[in-house]
Amino acid sequence: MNILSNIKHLFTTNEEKSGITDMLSLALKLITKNNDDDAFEVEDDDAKMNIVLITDENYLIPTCVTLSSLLKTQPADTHIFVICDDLEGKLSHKFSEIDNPKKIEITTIQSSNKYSELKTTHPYISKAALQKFSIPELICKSKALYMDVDIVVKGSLSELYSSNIDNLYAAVCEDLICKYEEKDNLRIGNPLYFNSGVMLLNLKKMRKEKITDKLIKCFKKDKRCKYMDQDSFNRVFGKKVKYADIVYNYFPMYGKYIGKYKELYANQEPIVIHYAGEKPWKKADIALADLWLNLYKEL
Ligand SMILES: [Mn+2]
Repeated sequence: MNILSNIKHLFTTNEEKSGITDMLSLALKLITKNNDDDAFEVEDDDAKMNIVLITDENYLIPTCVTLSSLLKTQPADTHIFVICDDLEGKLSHKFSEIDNPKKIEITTIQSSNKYSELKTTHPYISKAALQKFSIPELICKSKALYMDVDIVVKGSLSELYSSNIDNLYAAVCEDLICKYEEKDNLRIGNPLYFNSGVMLLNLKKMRKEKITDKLIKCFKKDKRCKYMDQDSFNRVFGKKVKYADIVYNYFPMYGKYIGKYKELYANQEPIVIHYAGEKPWKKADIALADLWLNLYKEL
């Protein structure tokens, strides 16, 4: 408020003084509000469940399948954001053709992939995966559930979405293959190692702590980057994550390990099927491929 007292003397009458004071107070309030993330979030429609997908032209069909499964299973007050590098708008046109009985809001966000110059380290995971680093900058919400597009959702995500992650970066699921078969947890030096294909992100905390910059720095420093973005998320988030039940990021290949891994048991009802590894659009005889193929046939 120093500005106010400094310029008040420029005005002679009391009316002028009080008028300009009101005007400036209002202007200052507006400026402060725009710079304050908290005020910005309050106005935000965070009553909705925000879900974020990232795609590119090569993933158009799998994205439509993931989207279709979400439109069937999630409540009407869901808001789905699709981040894509699609300058001609072909993808957004396609998304609007998918059956959407509850009229769930879908917003496409055009974003050219600023990571396309970075190294590719994985034969299956595309560079679009690196756009995950930018979610806090692209989605102006306090919280959002990120999902890969090699996913089919079978049930409500509301319970996962309502997890309290106020003081954490995310809610995630362990990657049991990385843990038991690959021992990636030991490589990273963290007892637990999570899969970055499904992450409930605390975007507010990520923005506040400039996590996007930290993720990019970490990715550039890592010579191996075994699973593209995944190591960077594990290193940067560290232990500041909550572990959700494995049903929210269930790989079809887990079927082989039922009874062998303590986290997996026979009558488990997976909610999110994540085709990590082999893809049902490439190999129709993998476990749970039918689920994907049936949705595809309906498109
Ligand atoms: Mn995936």
